[in-house]
Amino acid sequence: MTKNIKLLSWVDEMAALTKPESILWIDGSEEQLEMLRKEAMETGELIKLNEEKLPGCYLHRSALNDVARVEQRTFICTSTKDGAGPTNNWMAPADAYAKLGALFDGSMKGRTMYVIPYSMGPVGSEFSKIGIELTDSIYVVVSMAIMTRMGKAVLDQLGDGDFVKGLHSKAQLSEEDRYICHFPEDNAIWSINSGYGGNVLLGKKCFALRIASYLANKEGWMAEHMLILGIENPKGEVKYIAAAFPSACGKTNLAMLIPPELYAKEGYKVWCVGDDIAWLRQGPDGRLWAINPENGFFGVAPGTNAHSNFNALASTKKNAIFTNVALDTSDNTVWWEGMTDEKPAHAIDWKGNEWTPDKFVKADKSTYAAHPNSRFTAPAENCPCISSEFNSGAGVPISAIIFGGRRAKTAPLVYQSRNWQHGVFVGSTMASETTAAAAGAVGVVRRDPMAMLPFIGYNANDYFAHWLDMGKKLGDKAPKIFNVNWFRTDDEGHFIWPGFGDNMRVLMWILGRCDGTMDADETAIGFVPKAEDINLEGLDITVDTVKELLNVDKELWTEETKGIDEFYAKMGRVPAELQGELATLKANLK
Ligand code: OXD
Ligand code: MN
Repeated sequence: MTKNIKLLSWVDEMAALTKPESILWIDGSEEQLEMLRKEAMETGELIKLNEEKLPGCYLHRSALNDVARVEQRTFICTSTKDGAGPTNNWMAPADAYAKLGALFDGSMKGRTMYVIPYSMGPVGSEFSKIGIELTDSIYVVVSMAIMTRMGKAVLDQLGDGDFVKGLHSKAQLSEEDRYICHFPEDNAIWSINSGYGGNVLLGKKCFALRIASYLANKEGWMAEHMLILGIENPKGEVKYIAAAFPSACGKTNLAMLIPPELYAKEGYKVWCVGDDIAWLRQGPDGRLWAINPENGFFGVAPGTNAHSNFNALASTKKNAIFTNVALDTSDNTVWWEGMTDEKPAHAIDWKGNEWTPDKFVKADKSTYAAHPNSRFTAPAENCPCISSEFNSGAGVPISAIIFGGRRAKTAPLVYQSRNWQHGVFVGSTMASETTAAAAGAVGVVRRDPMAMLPFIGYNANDYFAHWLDMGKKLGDKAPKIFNVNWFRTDDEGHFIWPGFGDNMRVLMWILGRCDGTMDADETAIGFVPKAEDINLEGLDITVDTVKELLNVDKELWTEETKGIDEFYAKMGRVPAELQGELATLKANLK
């Protein structure tokens, strides 16, 4: 399928190491994928679901000890420790190759090695980059077929060019020997002893964020943990927003939001370009343009329902793969906690055991039918609100960048940074609080700069400097930078803001700031809306409540600066410009 010498000799070398029984090149054809699905059904790796209700859909169950990303086993293997920086685990490349090499030795014995050529981004787009994943897992092959553009067309595009070398083996799925290692200087990823999506679909977090952020720093672009959405006004003009939130803050929900009635009736529409990753670069017109490098959604299933995210649910109705959800035995479909109020009368839970609703105890997640981190892998083209620009090689121009986290009190509903540099400060100090739902203390702040804490593939201080450089390059064409917080609570701990589709009311203020049609008040932390400018039509909320949501409490913010001091001290060498922004914030609070 290819004459690329580098590729052919690398495949030979990796096969000599892992010793598979055979090698199969994935051409992306439906016939080949169907043959693999059949084989996986015979071994139980995939379970075919109801063809009428969920055509082309399958259920997969992972090993019980292998249900999430393993940050403590994820390494950035740069030649110096400083290259990986203060936020990453580090191993010297030679040590990592030796350690993992021993584990990969013979790990594919008796198995087939699949060679998956894939493109992150539309095939042939200037934004796009090509990877090859070698894997011994059919689940990985069929999932990559959803999450990326893959197959023969990618090899044709590659020609004799370079590619990201990804090696994955399930090996024995042994927890003690599970490693996800990145070699940014070699364009390589080695992942062993896991079968969980985030650890093994190497195009996603490993390539499109960790390796790509390293490349982006070198090449002058950005790889970010951001959704991209477009808001179309009644005149048919679309403005695009990119937004970064830590996990469990509703990124997929915001990316696919349904406009509330007041906007829908006027003809506003929301289009989803991406729900997790954005690659951004300066376009010929000087503005910042973005693509979503993925081709599908790898979404958290529990809590997804027709109200919380109608469009995500609709996306899972055909050609999707579900992982670790429950099997509803009455009609061979899937179910998870929060999908419907009514529970199935009988199910097989994510562990493969018989399950009936009487087993369920709300406070005990081990009694749930679906694993709390169960997932759907769904083609983006299924999404009812997928953007017409989704496959555009040129990407979409970004008007606003939004950062956000879960803060019970400190952060207002929305504020705008004074300029790009201040916006980078806001992003670098992003944080989310632990909630009462989780074990441990409530309100503990976890810093998660730009929502990239687990995904920056190099020194985070250099990453901040790169953000500052991008701002200098973009100049007055730079997107405006905002911060949002949908999660302020009242004294009883109830959320004050309704969230979900109503978040569009805040996005409309943001777009108004971008085109100069919205006013604001300047505060110590930046610009906040005039409360009357957040449209409340159809909501059970008063302007006074919005005032409360927008309030900037100087005492809380003074506390916050102490947290930032500590965080910056831990980071070691935060750029002087950001230290300066911290000093300005402190002065503003005096
Ligand atoms: C994540 C994900 O963990 O997108 O951020 O799966
Ligand atoms: Mn993510």
